[in-house]
Amino acid sequence: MEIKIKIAAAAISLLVIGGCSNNNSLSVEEMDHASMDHSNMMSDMMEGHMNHDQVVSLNSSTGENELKIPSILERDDEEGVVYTVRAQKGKTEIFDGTESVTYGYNGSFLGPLLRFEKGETVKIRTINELDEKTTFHWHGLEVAGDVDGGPHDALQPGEEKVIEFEVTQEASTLWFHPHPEGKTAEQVYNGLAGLVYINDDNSKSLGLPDDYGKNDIPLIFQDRTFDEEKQLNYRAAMNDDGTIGDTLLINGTLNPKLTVSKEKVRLRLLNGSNARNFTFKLNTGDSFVQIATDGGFLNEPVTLKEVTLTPSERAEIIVDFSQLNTDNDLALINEDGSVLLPFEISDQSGVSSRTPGNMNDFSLTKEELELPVTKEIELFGMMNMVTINGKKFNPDRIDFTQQQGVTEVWEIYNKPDMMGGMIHPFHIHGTQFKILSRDGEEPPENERGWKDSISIKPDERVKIAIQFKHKGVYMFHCHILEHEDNGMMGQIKVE
Ligand SMILES: [Cu+2]
Repeated sequence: MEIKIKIAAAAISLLVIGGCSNNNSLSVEEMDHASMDHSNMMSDMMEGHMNHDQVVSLNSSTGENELKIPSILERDDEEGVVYTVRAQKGKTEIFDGTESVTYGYNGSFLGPLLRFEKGETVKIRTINELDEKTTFHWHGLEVAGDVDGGPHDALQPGEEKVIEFEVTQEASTLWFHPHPEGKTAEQVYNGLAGLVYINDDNSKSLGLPDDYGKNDIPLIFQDRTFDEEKQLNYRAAMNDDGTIGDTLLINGTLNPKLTVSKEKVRLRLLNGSNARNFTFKLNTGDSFVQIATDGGFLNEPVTLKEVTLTPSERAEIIVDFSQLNTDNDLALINEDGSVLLPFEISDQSGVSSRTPGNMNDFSLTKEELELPVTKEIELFGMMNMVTINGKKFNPDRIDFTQQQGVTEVWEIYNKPDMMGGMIHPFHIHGTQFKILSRDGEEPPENERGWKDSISIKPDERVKIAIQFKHKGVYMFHCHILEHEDNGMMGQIKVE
């Protein structure tokens, strides 16, 4: 593609010059060839781009398999080290009777749940048992740059590293995944992803459903393409504009269903896809409430009929099953109507809980709203021509600096291209930030909470107030993983 682009660029400039010069120009034959390549390239690009806008739809879940719930990672007995996390390669029976080659943490596919308490010091031994380099990135955790697991922290095959950090942020649903330069998309696609829950006094006092796997359900949504041998063939499925698939896995479960008691159930939604956006709805059109964003509780529950999550975003929602019967046909569906997760309502009554009215004290201060913009970020491009501020990632270049503990306002603009452009989910490492405005307007109610990833539409301009509590070098990037791998990433040094 790169070579084609160069030829195409030459052809375009020649066409613009309009044959003024006979020197240093291509022959008519060469030019025909170049413009043909150009039109092929354009149609390739259009196709890739169109594919992204009109993505292949997901097959509806038949509901034949009960949803798998990730195990909770036990603490080690070993003195000093709290947890051990191993990146591994293995085989998983996703389809009955067939083993697929997959990656996982402490297992063959996906990872266990890590549960931290606010205020505790966590020590994790990370071990790379893959036959390629990887990193352990803690998405949404406010930690120092040297334990964040960005591309500079690659562990070679067989290597291990013990990291330590104090959990200083509030209750939230975070996750972890690899971040090696140029290989993130493939490793996540193969199965490297796990959840992190943070609990604090507030989360324990709110009386929200918190019986893990019963009425507090993690849901990692990922779309995949399986080949005829039921293998995840990333190279074959890969799309430079974001790899999507027709097969939905939730927590690695094919055709999942969730059996619930008659009670309020908390669903912790994570869009763990490489590129697909999800708009979650109930098939009945009924509403639900959102209680948390990426990095903590909303102040009050927000009643919604749908919630959209772009890759890496999370939302916690509560669905009320207490008044439903076993014959009710309820399911979580996607915007296009495909069934993501059918619910089976058991005749058991569960815990009766009330969603609290007041859950947090998040606010946008007057100072924050009046701060001038001090960093401008322009997202641009598609396929492998994606850039931030006109540049591709360079591990040796620091793009911005910011002082530890100082709030700045960043303005992020998604510059459209000649075909309109596309949504880029923008993520910043090592911090939780506040959305100040979207195109000058107040953010929607369900975005008035801590965020580490935001969806930005073409031609949209988003202002955020952002502070880093720790020092180090952090990545900011598009969370369409192929865009990230293609260089839509920059670095900020916090001093
Ligand atoms: Cu992008």
